Amino acid sequence: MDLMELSLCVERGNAKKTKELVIKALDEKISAETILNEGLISAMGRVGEKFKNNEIYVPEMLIAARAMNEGLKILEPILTQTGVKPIGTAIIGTVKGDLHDIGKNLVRMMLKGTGIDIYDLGVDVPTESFVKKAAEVGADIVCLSALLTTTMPAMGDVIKAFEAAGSKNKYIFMVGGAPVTENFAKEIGADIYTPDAATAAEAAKAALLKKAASN
Ligand code: B1M
Repeated sequence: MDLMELSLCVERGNAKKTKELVIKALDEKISAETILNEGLISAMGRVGEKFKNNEIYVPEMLIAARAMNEGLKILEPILTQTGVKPIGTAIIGTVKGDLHDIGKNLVRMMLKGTGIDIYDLGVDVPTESFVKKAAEVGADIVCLSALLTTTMPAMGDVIKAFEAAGSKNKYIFMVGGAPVTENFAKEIGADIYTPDAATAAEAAKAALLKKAASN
């Protein structure tokens, strides 16, 4: 099967056909990772480009995202499969003012697939909710996602809120999202920056193993 057909389906926001094609690709033994990267994520890149060039508008972007999420639902059980005992606990959310959730959802799935228990706080998450939830579930890692240059500073606000609560040193802070950079992560006092979901899972696992070894 040509994954470009799937990618175009996502771009056009055809959720029903997206689901059918993801199932077909799996039936043809194409790996979930390949379907994800070539069939789903690739579409979002083109959607973003078209939006930037005023060729499409918010509604089209939204229906493309819905189609992508339908495809992701089918891949989720495969991407999150893990036979191992949990190696740690994380919380994740998209920061205040930001409604983008696809990248955050992918990071959640990959961390889960690595054997990390993860609580998803959703999108547009108030700063204080991260502080509360991390304490409530005894998190090891706090994961923050932001897709807008205007909402990136809210990641710094979250870390400051943990500082103010006197609990910053208890947690590992991981940040990411398209506009986030290594330098920005350092500036706001985050411990880990990764550019994508797969490396986020690897970095989270490495940090947890290091923490366990030092305890
Ligand atoms: Co919006 N949007 N959007 N949007 N949107 C972008 C981000 C934009 C780049 C489009 C563009 O102009 N080219 C632009 C941001 C510009 C900027 O700030 N630099 C933009 C804009 C401007 C807006 C609005 C302001 C538009 C408007 O209303 N005028 C508005 C803001 C709403 C808000 O949040 N308050 C808006 C709205 C929306 C929709 C709601 C319509 C929809 C989101 C729906 C949803 O998420 N359920 C949407 C979409 C779909 C996009 C694009 C097209 C796709 C985003 C996406 O899902 N990418 C996006 C353009 C683009 O990204 N090319 C765009 C695929 C996803 C897999 O990638 O999320 O980057 P990403 O995640 C990656 C990595 O970044 C990383 O791993 C992921 C997987 O590998 N990662 C992490 C993410 N979080 C991580 C956390 C980690 C580690 C890694 O550790 C914790």
